[in-house]
Amino acid sequence: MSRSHPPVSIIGAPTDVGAGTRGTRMGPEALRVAGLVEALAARGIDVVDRGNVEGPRNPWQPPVDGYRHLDEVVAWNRAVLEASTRELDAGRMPIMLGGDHCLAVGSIAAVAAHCRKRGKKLRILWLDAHTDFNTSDITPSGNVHGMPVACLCGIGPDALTSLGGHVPEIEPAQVRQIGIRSVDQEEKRLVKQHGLDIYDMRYIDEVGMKQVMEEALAGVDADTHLHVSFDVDMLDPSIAPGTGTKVPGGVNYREGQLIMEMIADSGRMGSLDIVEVNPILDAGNATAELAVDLVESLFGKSTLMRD
Ligand code: B3U
Ligand code: MN
Ligand code: MN
Repeated sequence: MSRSHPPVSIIGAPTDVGAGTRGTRMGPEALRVAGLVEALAARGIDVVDRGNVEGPRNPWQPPVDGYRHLDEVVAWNRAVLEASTRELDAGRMPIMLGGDHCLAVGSIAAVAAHCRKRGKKLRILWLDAHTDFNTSDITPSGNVHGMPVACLCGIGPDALTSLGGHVPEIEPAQVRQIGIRSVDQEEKRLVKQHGLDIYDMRYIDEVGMKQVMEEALAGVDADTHLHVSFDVDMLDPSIAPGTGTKVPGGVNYREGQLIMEMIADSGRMGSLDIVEVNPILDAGNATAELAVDLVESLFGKSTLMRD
């Protein structure tokens, strides 16, 4: 099956202001060096690298009122929101290279506005070890990369919940979280209360990734914009060591490929984040290289004779 893809624009957001470990500021370069742009171009995709957005340096300060670096996080997200909106308005698919996962507030706020304008349904696949649904009251760290899903659902500081001018940007029912295996105690209560659809590692073990993806993609149709927010810590640390909050027992190589292949088969992906690549913690550039390999599958590369 050969597919045509919309033109793609790469947007780098080199920061770690939302994280508890520094280094994801080098994520965009690691992904470029791993050959992301060339890999997409080799698949016949019209791909342009827009370079990096800019923002404040990481002041590396302790949290204040439950948030670490909130002003800086807001500034970076505003830059991502603007850059992503520009590409969506031009009919291009933004691929945001983090940076840490706090940046999904900006990228998804842009996508949510785009969907409202075009009358499209938005479905978000949140690929992650973590649910990222903390708030300032319950966060164990103050790191905003543990909070973006809550912020997008309208729970969080005004500066982030209203970044795109629509509160909330999304409903929990639009989100499917895959690969989850680390949820803080109070965060657990909150995700249950808000009814998030969580495919944790136990469920993946029990029913298999094929069924998980069929369920996560159920209802996706021609009117759906699929946003994929790919935190590389979804993957098992044995194959993706280059990330700041490693949790054992993650998605293995074949499961990761199947996730991407089934998303590709849906034909509905309209935007993508690749976040939390931290080259300082990596073995060579293995994690960025694996991410590029998986992105090739996301864009239709098949290991079998299905092309
Ligand atoms: N839940 C923890 C850890 C964490 C969340 N997201 C990442 N780490 N990357 C927290 O700090 O909120
Ligand atoms: Mn995350
Ligand atoms: Mn994570």
